[in-house]
Amino acid sequence: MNDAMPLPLYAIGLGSNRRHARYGDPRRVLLAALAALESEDVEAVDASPIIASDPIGPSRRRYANAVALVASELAPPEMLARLQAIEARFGRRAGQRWGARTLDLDILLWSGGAWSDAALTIPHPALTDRAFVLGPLRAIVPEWRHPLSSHSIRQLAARLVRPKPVDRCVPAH
Ligand code: PH2
Ligand code: MG
Ligand code: MG
Repeated sequence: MNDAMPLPLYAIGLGSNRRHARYGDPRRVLLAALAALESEDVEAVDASPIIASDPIGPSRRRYANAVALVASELAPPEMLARLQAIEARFGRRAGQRWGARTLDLDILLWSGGAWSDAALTIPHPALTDRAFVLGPLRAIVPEWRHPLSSHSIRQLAARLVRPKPVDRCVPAH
């Protein structure tokens, strides 16, 4: 590839709330998954700290969450297939959606902008509501702008903890 053309970047969300027989607790599952993301055509650029977060949804176990930044020429459907193959290697079973899961890998952002097909939507539709995603994202790419709203990750994270005044039902004048 031409040196003048930087590789496209992906922000990948990692989550686990179940131990793995070999890797251990969810935090160790994420460390192993961060290593597994790297390959000949996927370059690791950065990774957030791993946080512990309360579960959103029906599962009662706490999660370990993190975000990885990777550079790759893979197109979004190819990257999705890659992530699903890694999830399967870590023992993720179909039907674990929203339940306890060994490893969840989600494409959050792509430097190519927005993508939408039957299997994949980028940016991740729940990105702007989830502190366990925005917190780790802010640690590595605070200035990345959401391609649909143009708000930076820093702004989106701040807005999540501090609702905008417009949310109060006060007429302007
Ligand atoms: N993932 C979910 C549902 N709920 N809660 C936390 N804290 N972290 C997650 O990664 C998570 C969740 C479905 O993908
Ligand atoms: Mg997922
Ligand atoms: Mg998810």
